[in-house]
Amino acid sequence: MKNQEVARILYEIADILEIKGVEWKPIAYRKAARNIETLSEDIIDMYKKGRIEDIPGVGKNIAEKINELLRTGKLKYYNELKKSVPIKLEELNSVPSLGPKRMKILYDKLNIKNLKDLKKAAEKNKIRELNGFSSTLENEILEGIKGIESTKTRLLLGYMYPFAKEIESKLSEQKFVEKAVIAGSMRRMKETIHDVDILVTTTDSKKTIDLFTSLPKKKLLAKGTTRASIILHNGLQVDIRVLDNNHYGSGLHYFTGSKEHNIKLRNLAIRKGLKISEYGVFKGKKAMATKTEEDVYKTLGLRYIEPELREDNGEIEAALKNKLPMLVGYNDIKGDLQMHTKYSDGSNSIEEMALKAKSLGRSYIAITDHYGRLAIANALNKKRMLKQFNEIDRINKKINGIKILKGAEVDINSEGNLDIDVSVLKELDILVASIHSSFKNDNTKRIMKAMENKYVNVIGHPTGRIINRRNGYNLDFEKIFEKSKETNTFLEINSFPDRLDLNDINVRNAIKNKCKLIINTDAHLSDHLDFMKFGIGTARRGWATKNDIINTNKLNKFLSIIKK
Ligand code: DGT
Ligand code: CA
Ligand code: ZN
Repeated sequence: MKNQEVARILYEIADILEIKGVEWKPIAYRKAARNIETLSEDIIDMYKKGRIEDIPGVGKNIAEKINELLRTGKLKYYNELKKSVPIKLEELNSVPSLGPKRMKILYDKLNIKNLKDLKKAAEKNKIRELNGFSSTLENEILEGIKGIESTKTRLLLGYMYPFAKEIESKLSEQKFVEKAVIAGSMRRMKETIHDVDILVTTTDSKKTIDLFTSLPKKKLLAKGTTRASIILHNGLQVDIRVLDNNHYGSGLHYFTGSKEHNIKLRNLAIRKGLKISEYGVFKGKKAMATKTEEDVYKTLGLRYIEPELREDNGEIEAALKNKLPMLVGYNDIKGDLQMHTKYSDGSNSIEEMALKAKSLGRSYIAITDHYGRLAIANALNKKRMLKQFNEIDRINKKINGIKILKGAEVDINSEGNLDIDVSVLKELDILVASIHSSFKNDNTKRIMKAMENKYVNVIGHPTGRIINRRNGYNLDFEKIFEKSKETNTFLEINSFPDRLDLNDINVRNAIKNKCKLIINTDAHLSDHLDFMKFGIGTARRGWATKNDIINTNKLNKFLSIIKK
């Protein structure tokens, strides 16, 4: 059983408990589920070492359940819960705007248990008549079902990344390996991947392939003299291609893709009387460029193109005109302005978050626990928030080298108003406002109204999408970009692997409209602070420069930008 499967069962338990009206327990189960979903270790290994209770957010009770599940492949508690609520949660969960509460109404009133029942009822217009539903919501449900039927799921970059990195470094350590580098969609930082491609240059292909195919795995898919494929226990397929060191540059370029970028480049080469392959750029039989990727591009008369840009979205044309952007770098981010602690639905203390952020090179962070009515996330009230702010003051005195700002994440309600009063707002250094429910409303209007609130600095995960689970709502970005500039409210690139929201395309449009952005992790655990690189990757895929991202600035400059 893989991390994601265990997490899915815990999420489902949380949903069932919520449907049954149980309080608090759903929060605990969701917290544990999220921490397992984002774990960089294989949960089976942790189980074998008796370390399940080391997972943050997993107490004795939940640990016992996980151990039972991994020992027997079954969980009695879960099976009994499922019997008590015969709704196919895993199916209905993927429909936008359907949470546990609505599922219960649909079940009680129309006996809807699964996607098929739901579709039938929606097509017969039975749902719009229910209390709390409407024709808009019914249409949204139908659209959602169509969306689910048409998308095939791909793996999330951020969840797979540590597993691929581990293999990359294992290979790199070998004496007979010169270079081992992740290529393909993962190198391009695409939000989802189908598999991982690793290019290895070596003096001994046989030893390389033998070592690779002897790694712990579920299945050996292929083993040849220059390539091999395995499937890891977590379901991730990893391919390696072996070349000799002379072909490192052309090989890496070829296997990084994208295919579309490579094809366009190949056509450009042909027009120049050249041929291009993984073995180099050729004039007749003569190999011209093989050693580095820079050589490959140079031979074709181009500036080096960063992997994140290689999607045939105008990067080759820009390179020809020497108009490529200087992308924001992976070490350019100085602050992280959305994260949660134990005070709401996070798993670490303020101090633990600060120390980890400091170790990652951040010089300021904002603690933005949920505030207001969002009961599902154990949101704070004024009294608890003031207590938290005292603790922040104390830790700021204790720790050097990083400044902790006082923040909050507050829900934008269906009318675009915030669930927080002015006496609290005045205490804050920074406020993130996000939409968490009522997705059917006019979300452009809601967001614009929130932006007009002078206390709001950041709009969190602006489109609300969750990759593989729900599409984002449509927004009129032209209007939102204008409002963002007018009110100094910044749209977030949320780095959490299942959000990456804004996505690369939204970022590109924002930049074209001269709209500056902020990149945050939305960490709910100190390890999640590492997700920043996926937000940066998304920004780079959207052609963002350092100047486009406000949290590349030092603290004072940053504060003056958001307070303008
Ligand atoms: P994925 O795996 O679907 O997330 O996306 P990629 O881009 O990693 O694609 P993959 O794994 O099929 O192939 C890895 C790279 O190999 C790809 O990015 C470019 C190169 N490649 C694969 N097939 C072709 C091809 O037919 N023509 C060219 N020019 N390059 C190819
Ligand atoms: Ca791939
Ligand atoms: Zn949150």
